[in-house]
Amino acid sequence: MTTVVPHAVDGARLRGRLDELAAVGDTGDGGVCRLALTEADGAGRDLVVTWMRDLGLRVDIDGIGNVIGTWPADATGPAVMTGSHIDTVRTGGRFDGNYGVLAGLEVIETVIESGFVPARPLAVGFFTNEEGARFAPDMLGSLVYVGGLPLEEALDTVAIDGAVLGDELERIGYRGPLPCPASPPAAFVELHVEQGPILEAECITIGAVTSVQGILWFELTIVGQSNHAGTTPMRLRRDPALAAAEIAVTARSIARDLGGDQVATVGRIDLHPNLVNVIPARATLTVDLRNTDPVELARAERMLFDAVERIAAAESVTIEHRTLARFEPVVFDETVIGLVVDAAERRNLPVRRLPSGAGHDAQMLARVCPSAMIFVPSVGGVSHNPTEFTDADDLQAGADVLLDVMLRLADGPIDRPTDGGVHQ
Ligand code: HGY
Ligand code: MN
Ligand code: MN
Repeated sequence: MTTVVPHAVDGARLRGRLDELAAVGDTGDGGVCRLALTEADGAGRDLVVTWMRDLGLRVDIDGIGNVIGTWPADATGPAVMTGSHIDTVRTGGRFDGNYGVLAGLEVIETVIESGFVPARPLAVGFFTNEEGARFAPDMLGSLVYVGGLPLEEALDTVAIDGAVLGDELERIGYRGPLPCPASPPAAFVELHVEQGPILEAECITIGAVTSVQGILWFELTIVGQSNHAGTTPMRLRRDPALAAAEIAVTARSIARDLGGDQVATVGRIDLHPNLVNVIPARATLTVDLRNTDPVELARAERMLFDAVERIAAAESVTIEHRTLARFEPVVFDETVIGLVVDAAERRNLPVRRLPSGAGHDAQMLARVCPSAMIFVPSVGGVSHNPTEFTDADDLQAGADVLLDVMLRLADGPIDRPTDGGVHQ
């Protein structure tokens, strides 16, 4: 049988699987809800594992529920790995994470069909709880995979709904035997939709991702005095809702004042008892700060907590906080980035280098092996939204570039990074 190095994936087959997976946890508005370790996440996992096994991949599941499919199944050496996540936020789109996993599966299926056997094995994985929406921090599974968080500590994580991560993992049947941390792959490249406006605005098809910005997540708990909305004079109030609102305004002004890449988001606010005629007893809110520059990000953190102190004193409330995520900016491997640029140029695809605004599993794999990412455009730059969309031609282009980069990595020399790209 003549073997030809494959040149293109089967885009229709890839889109078919994306649609089939999107039906699991379908929210009826084009979006998907598969919060980490829920029944829907378990059903999504079962579907992708079935596809992996039907293709003859060896499927390994580790202690935090990361799932890795390897081909050839009897391969022993470090694989060239791709992958992403299939858990979603509550109002997620069908491409965030899912595209990278299913494109990786499609690349391996295309290689198997061609009869070409690369020098190194190929692997595709999905990591547990990348989103961090239910259990913080985000990228938790890949963090454990690379040894950045002890497994036992991760298993004890408590969700925003009170569930314990290890119990949920058992319940959906994905607490696997593979030890954590894993032995590192030879290299890692993740394909993902950009989730931002840059590629579309510049009519660029391929993003060669150079880095991931730093991420800080805080949960603040504000305690005041619950009281009657009608009888309590304004001068006597100790109102946590007011303090929470002022913190949200402060977060926006920090981003405005620092400018550059600084972003700030208050994504969750819970009031207790959350009733129309009761001055709340307690407010709980989250603040998400990100910046490509670690020095500026540290400034933003200081500005936030200076303001929190002032707001607490002015409203006579107490404000406690806990850190849900703290990840420094990560720089990807220049060799792998170069392969992405080269593969796009050989295909005459418009390509540009850019940082990632979103967190990704690749930023964790960068700690243990040469890693980088490939972006394709998001229509309207929208993500974490049911209307998230990427055109079929761009889905095809991204997966073809992934195919090229994985085969180049699977057949060429790979230097192991010195610092793993992490600037701690
Ligand atoms: O929060 C993020 O950037 C990613 O979606 N987990
Ligand atoms: Mn993602
Ligand atoms: Mn996401």
